[in-house]
Amino acid sequence: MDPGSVFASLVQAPEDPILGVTVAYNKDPSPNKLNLGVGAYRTEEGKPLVLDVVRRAEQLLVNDQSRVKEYLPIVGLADFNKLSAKLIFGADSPAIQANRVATVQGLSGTGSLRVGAEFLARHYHQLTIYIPQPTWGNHPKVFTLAGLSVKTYRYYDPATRGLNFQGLLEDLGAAPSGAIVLLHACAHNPTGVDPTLEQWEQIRQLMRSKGLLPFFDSAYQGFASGSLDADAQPVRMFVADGGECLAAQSYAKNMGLYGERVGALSISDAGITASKEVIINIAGSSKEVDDFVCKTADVASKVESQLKLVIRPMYSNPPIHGASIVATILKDSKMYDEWTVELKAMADRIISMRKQLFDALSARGTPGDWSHIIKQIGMFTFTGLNGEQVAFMTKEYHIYMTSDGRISMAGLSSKTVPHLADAIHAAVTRMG
Ligand code: KET
Repeated sequence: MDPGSVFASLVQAPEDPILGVTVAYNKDPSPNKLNLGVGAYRTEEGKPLVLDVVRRAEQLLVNDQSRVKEYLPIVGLADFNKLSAKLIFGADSPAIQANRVATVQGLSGTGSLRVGAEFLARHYHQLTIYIPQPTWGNHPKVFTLAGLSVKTYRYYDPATRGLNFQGLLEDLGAAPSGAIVLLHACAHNPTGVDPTLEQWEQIRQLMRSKGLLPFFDSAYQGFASGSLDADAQPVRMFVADGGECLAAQSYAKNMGLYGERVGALSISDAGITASKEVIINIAGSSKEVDDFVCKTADVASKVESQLKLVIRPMYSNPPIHGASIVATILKDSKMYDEWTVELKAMADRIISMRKQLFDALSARGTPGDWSHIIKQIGMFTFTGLNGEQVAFMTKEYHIYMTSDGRISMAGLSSKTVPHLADAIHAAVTRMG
């Protein structure tokens, strides 16, 4: 008797909506095929890019005979963690200076989000997380599987192709007190629409007044404006007010370390923002202030100890290579500067692709307003093309993108812009 497979009754699962686009692209034999699905940077020649500064850091690591392949601690590489917290919160962050930040190395952005979510599900009193509508497709899955309950807040208005700021304020205003709110630090994926700094300030005030807990996903620091500091501004506004804040960082895009899986999770505990002198006036003695600072540092240490209990049974401890590359670059001011130059060049190339695509559509007289292509920020353009038009472009032009009409501008080059513009023109005029 053939017992058959115990898994015979499984249904075939669908491909991932984003990574599955690459699977389909790889199967296409056409020489003109173009992958604008996954957010991965390509050069003008359409090739993946390893930054020069990364190559140099790797060379230094390889040449260093004292380096070994021992396990890292559960929380990862200490230098890397410290430097990552500084990169996102700012070198002069009072939270870091007061030891109010617990940072752990994570498996890139995704793993860091997951560890943060697992931690919240175990230790935070409010298990509802609000995510923007729309958002990165993996967010709802990561948070649901961690044990959080996912709700959405309005974010994007298809009519204006801009921010639905009123809807956002209404939805966060109606959220239960203490709820977690997922915020894209910059270069919102998939819309390319970010709040202005004034709008961020209003969001911050509303969230703090309701005790909503900010959880930042920072996957594109430096990719929005070309400046690491400018892109971290929204996060720093929340950290500066002394309230709690979580941040998941990824070095996949901004250092091009996609496959190395290097990222970090930082949890900043509540603390004091006023200067010590001001607080001494209120508290009465310097000793009381020191006690308070000590207590908050104590919280960070407890947070870290609990993060270790999350990480150990999941993957024990993180990989050493990628984090060593990042630490090598971040701790050397010359290499850091070189990184910022290369990062800016990537951001600038993407911005120039926006201009070229916009000009190509204008030249073709493609019906519709395409100004959002140059207005949107970051790696992606949320074109407004519908599922049918996307399917048409894939079938007839071998252009691959996610079915929501998102294209990765980083996958485009001067050579491929005309092909994409022809495809969009045909899709809009024939299937509009
Ligand atoms: N957050 C956001 C907003 C994001 O777009 C990505 C990746 C990640 C986190 C995670 O990246 P990691 O490689 O874990 O550091 N986005 C691109 C790739 C993907 O879907 O995995 C994308 O949207 O194409």
